[in-house]
Amino acid sequence: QSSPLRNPHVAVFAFPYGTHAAPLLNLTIKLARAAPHVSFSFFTTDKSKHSLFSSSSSNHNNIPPNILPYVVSDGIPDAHHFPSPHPLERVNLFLRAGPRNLKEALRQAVSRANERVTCVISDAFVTSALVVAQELGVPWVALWTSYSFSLSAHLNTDLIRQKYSCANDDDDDGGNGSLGFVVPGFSKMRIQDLPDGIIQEEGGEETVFSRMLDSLGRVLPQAKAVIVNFYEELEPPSLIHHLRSKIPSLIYSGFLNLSLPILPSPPSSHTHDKTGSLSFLTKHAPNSVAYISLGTVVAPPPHELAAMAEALEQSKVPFLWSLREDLRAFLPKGFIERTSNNGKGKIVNWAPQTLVLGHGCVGVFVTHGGCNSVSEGVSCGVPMICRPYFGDQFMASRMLEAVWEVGVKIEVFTKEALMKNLNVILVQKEGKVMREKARALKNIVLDAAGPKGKVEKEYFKSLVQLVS
Ligand code: U2F
Repeated sequence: QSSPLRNPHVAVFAFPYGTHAAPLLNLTIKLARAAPHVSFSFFTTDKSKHSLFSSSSSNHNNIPPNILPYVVSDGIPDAHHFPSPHPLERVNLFLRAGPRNLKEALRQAVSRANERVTCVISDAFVTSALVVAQELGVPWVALWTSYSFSLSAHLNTDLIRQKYSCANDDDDDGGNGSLGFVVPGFSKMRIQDLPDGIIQEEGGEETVFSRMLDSLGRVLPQAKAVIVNFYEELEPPSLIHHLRSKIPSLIYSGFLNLSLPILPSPPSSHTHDKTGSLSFLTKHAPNSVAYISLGTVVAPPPHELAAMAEALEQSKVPFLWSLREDLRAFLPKGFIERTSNNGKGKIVNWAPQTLVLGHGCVGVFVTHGGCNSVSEGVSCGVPMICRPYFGDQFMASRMLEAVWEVGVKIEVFTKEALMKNLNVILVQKEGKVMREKARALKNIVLDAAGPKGKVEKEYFKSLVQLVS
């Protein structure tokens, strides 16, 4: 750190799991374009760097020259002596490697760029970045990639635990009732909607990841700013007000995974459509197809996969399903061939999801409630069926069902539950109302993303100032 201060230099630390790193890179790209005199060093693991920066990535031609990628260790001690860890164990090992790991990677970047670091931005889950920023004496800015509801749940963990432990068993508010009496803005949220770990299960295992989540209420208020990957215009005012009382500077970035509006791809040029997803959709009626994707992490149990397939086949609803190869063995025998031969179904490894959702033929999105998928569904005005599995996905399903009323939640995929809800959304009057509300919500998002929205008018400018 002895080199003289020249231009501002921002160190950006990603959380390289799930779909966390992509929105952070998109934010970095936007900032780097708006502040070309600032250099950005983007740190992520080797694997994540490859998927974000390689020539096959969608960002490849999009990255300005003032962003340089660097590799940070994934914390796995010795690949030769260590069997390939379980996904959650990977997260624990990465987090356990802590500030020392980040500082080691930073040393290389500083010597290469010959610029001392003037600001640290990181995913909010990489709390070690605060230690690095404090040691450097520079501001730390944290990106919360998920919903403000889940941010508020983590900021209020101690309070929720305290109230919950005091709640009487036959007191409604301690069981199925609203959490509005505990956290402002939570009138539609209930105990069962909270991310895992907020209410501690007896005998539940403590991990590095769970300790990091527990620390957020103490750590995030120390950030110079917390950026939320969301639009303020979509929030209940009491929630915003409460968040502002906890976080000194709360900045909404809008949906970082998207350029809005999503332009429909012209039917003749399906350059993004290597799998034929869009050409499949064009063969069907408007608002008739079910698009199914459970994101990049969730692997539903075999009985749920079989039930989903049975529901699709029996209901005769046309479907496009993004499903990993290794999970297809659990589908009923002959299902893929039958539904492909009769033109009702198509299964792909990876769909151009935003274009699919923006295609007028998709009538319902069956999702796990990952925050990027939900923001994409909302931005395209598509009603959703949500089957949450972990983390922020429970709050997502509640937002869709009870706050915005543009979707329904399924507890577990059974043939009956999926058939019933496909029918509700695609056929029943209730579904028409949801579609109208989904379109109204899309319009709110489009306005919020436009020149009159708060992101453009206010937040982005203050962020550029902060990093400059
Ligand atoms: C974890 O979420 P996931 O990565 O499982 O799911 P999403 O946040 O919904 O992101 C999936 C992204 O992958 C894209 C899709 C989304 O941008 O458009 N995609 C695609 O382009 N084509 C496909 O065929 C399938 C997906 C976690 F599980 C969630 O709970 C968190 O909310 C999330 C972010 O923190 O990370």
